[in-house]
Amino acid sequence: RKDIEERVEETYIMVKPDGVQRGLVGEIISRFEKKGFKLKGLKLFQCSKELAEEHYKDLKAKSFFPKLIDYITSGPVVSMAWEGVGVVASARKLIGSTDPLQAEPGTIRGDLAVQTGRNIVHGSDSPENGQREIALWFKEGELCEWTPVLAPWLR
Ligand code: 3AN
Repeated sequence: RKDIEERVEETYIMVKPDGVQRGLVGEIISRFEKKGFKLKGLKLFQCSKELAEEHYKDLKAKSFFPKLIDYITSGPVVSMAWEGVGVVASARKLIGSTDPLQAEPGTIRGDLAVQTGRNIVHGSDSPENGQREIALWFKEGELCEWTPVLAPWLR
């Protein structure tokens, strides 16, 4: 078992336009906060078509790609960088399956969504993509390094 420090990762979490429009931003942020992960970056952001295409470049060949780009650029998203031990896989568990009807109750999609094309939240699928996506969505100076003073034991 690796030392805890070595297992600290970062992930890119995004409340998609439907999540913003449905007023679910606070609810979604709250789930990651309560779990004990550390927020390093947060902004409301209207993304360009170019950025959306770069973010989802691995899905370019899919039939739903044009609709996916329209969806993600249809209104502001909330971009977040979260840090923690095992945060990439854990965040995906908190989010639930891509198809919200398959997502377990208790997960964000399982509790709050119905359609794959409106599944309210994104989470990076690997630590490498976490790094790639944070670098893509945030500029230098938009991320904060900080130590939780009151509860260092949360780590
Ligand atoms: P996840 O977001 O759970 O990692 P991916 O990476 O397979 O899932 O898909 C990225 C996004 O593409 C999904 N969040 C969803 O918005 C959209 N998507 C995936 N599969 C479909 C589909 N069959 N029809 C429409 N949209 C889809």
